[in-house]
Amino acid sequence: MHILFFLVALLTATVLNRAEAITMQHHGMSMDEKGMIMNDNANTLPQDCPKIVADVNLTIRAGHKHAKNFNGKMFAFDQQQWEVAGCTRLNITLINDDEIRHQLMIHGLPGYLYPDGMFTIEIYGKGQKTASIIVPSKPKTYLVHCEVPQHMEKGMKAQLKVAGGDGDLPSIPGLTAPVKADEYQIAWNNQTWAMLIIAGLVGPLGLLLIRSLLRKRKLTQDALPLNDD
Ligand SMILES: [Cu+2]
Repeated sequence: MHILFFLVALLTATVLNRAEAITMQHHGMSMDEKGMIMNDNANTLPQDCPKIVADVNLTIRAGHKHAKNFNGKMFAFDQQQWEVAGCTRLNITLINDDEIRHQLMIHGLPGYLYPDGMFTIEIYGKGQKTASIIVPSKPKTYLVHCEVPQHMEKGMKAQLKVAGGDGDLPSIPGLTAPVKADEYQIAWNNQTWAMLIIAGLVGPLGLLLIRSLLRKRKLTQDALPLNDD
């Protein structure tokens, strides 16, 4: 009786698992313990492409060390811009150089091929994954970024120009001007000067005060009679 129950449970689980696998397939998503790929497309042509004009292999690295040349940034891709011809098949290998999760998301792709217009490679830690997209023929600039909270703001933003693109996106590290620049400069106004002068005076005065207090304490101690015997 128990065995029968077990077999029924196992069968149900298998069927459900299979249903889930089919659903995932349907949403163009594949997952394992290392990461996730969404809307991988190596074969279906966009409606405006009679054929694939070129195969381009792109290796993109992501991580903290790639942000070192950008002031105030924390994470970045090793490149901030890629340019390809229309109807290119892009075989993208994303390498994550960090121990934390990073993504490479491309937005604005045709929704009939890429649900929500989106292609994603996500890697949970150090490692790499490869997937493909076939881009449409029209000139367009696609946003490439990492959607982990705050990662785009901290530098993980880039652009993919297809057929020359249709302009530049803002706030791409080292490439385009930010919408809202970070303030790092000191405003040399009267207030700043006054603060600097006060700090310059208070510092040495404080040291003198501490020194004189210590000296006074030592004198008091020396003046105490010795009670050794
Ligand atoms: Cu990231």
